[in-house]
Amino acid sequence: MHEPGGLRLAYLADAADVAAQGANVLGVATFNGSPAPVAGGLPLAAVHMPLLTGSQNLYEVWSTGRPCTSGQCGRVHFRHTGQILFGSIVITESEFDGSDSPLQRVTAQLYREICATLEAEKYPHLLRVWNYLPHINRDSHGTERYQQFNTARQHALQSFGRAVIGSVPAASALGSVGDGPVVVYFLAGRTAPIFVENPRQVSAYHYPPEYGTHSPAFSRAALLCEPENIALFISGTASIVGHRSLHVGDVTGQTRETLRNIEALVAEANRLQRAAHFSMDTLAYKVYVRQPQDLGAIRNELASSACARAQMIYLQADVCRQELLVEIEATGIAPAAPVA
Ligand code: 3EB
Repeated sequence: MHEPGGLRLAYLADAADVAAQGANVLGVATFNGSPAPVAGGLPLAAVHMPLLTGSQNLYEVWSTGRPCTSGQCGRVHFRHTGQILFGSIVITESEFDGSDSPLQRVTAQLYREICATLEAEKYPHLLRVWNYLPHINRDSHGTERYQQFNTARQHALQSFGRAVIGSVPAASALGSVGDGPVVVYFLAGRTAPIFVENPRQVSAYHYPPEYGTHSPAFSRAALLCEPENIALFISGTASIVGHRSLHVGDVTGQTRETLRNIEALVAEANRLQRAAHFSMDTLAYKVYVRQPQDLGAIRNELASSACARAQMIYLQADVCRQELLVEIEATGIAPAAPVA
């Protein structure tokens, strides 16, 4: 995970360790109300999401070995290397109080500002997006809020002439806890990534209409080839085979199925690269748990799997289908030349 020059990811518990990485940090997401690290000019995404294990604070730190430059475009705070840009943006629904769907208005605004930033800064390729919105499963204005989010995301991308199927970023979309704002952070690049689909799953952008009139615009994974590194961004992954949720009411079964899906994506990424760059035990995992009482069962299942020794953080979040109890995202960073 630590090739000089290329992209790096670290999950840190201590703000001092974030500051110690200094000018090489691209951007940071904090969870659980962790205090902001004392480092000026860093894009910071503060996500309202309780941590279920380990320390009280959590910092997701994206950095590189290259010098970085900070900037702001509208409400997007960003930092970039000339090759990779990290951005974050926060908007509160109360800004659109009284409109027909404040969440749709917020989502449209967020994505318009993101697309405008990518155009202005000349980073055309959205690689990876994290979307955190409160009350994701709640119905309002005639539909589930996740559907409202999907509709607005799709329209905003289209209005900027961007793809909504095929060349769409890897992503996660989770329900944050409480009444906080909508928080989105992302990585974008100057070179096109390779998008990866899961042979076990229908592409999310081809989900049938029973899951919503506008399908979710994300790829199952994305591969970024840098001179030093190959990065694999695996989207939020759940117990979905084909387009159906499996193991309803069985958190152990859902965890096992989710791992099968991640294994399939790892195999697919290695096949596309014609090399075994990635393996289950060298990815870093972020596990989203709907009900804290399921944590033990999920941990047991992961402890007896191929990722038993991998880095793993656990957060409490709502998953975008009501029946899904767990969702897992993962990131792998491997040296560009396969080690002998
Ligand atoms: C799924 O496979 C689970 O809407 O951006 C996972 C990752 C999910 C990203 C998104 C949704 C999104 O459909 C949900």
